[in-house]
Amino acid sequence: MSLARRWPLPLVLLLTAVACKEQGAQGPAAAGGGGAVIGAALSLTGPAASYGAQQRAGIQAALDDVNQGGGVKLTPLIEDDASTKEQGITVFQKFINRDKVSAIIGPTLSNTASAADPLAQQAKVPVLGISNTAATGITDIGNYIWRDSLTEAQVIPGAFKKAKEKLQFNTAGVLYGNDDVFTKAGYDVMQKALADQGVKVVGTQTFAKPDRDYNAQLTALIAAKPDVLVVSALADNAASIVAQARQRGWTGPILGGNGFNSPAFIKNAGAAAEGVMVGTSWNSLSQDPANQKFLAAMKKAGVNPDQFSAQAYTGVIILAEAIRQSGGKTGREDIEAGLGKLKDLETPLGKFSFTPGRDAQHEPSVQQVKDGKFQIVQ
Ligand code: 1QQ
Repeated sequence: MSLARRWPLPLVLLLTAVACKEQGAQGPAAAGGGGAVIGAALSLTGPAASYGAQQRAGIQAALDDVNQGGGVKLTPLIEDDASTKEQGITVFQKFINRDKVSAIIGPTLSNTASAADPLAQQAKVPVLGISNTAATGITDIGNYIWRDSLTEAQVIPGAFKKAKEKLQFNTAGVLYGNDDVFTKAGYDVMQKALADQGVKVVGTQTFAKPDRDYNAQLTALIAAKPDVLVVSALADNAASIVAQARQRGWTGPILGGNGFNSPAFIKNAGAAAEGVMVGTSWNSLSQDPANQKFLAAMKKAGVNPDQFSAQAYTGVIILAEAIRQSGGKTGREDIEAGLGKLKDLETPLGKFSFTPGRDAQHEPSVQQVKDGKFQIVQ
């Protein structure tokens, strides 16, 4: 007997409406053949595009590994956040309301995340940042916001300590971008790390993302005769800053922040990049099986990996593990609960857990440009 004949029609309609609404609120749009639909908001155009390209490659490589493994099945929807807050918001709205994704990976920049993540928090959609490193203003948006990227506060103090041991400096000139959540937050962390290590800041200068000429700032900093130059910038600004510093005769050491961790920085800065030192969340030399598997997957894809593809690949295996922790259930609440249970997962970044504040917890490394490549500093 059909439902309609046994139950009064208005009740059937009501139940159907409730069922549809539940589905809408809970996600997940069914992926072809089942599994979870995951939205990825990546900077494929704009100033952060060099990171986004690596992130897309990392996500695709991880999906191949996860989906071939049997168990969990994930279907990605990759959209361009255009390195802007506005486009990040548009993409998040689409993922949350139209695609009804189970979870969101990204967006690439902390700047974009600070504007887009609140929408997901409000809609109770778990977000896993894979490259947001601003120490504050990301995971503290709320309990649905997680990240696998170590913050500048977790990486820079150790990196600067190691740099000071290797390079012996007592004074610094600092240059930072003042129109970006990450470059500003990175500056705050750098300033504190220098003070904590007894390094005197003899000059501080700022720039904005659209700037291309940094000669005025560099002239002022070099005139103050620091032992080291410290720069908080995204990769494309970083490359021009370092090139212009060398052109102005700066021969001393240069320390960067997370924005430098892209081979695009080395490519664009050319020989000027030699010697630049930066803390990183990925040890490219790690012999751990999870890292070797990642390296093999990237080789197969024909992509030279970097920290950003490693973090993106890790993001996908974290979500797959969260689903496993939830007994294979792929709703938004299931993934949220699964993320809360995840501990000591073997990843290309090392043994990975979340802190109580949903930030990443694993060992960082330090790298230096040598012969046109990042080399891990032992
Ligand atoms: C951030 C970053 C950028 C340098 C990389 C995407 O760390 O915006 O938080």
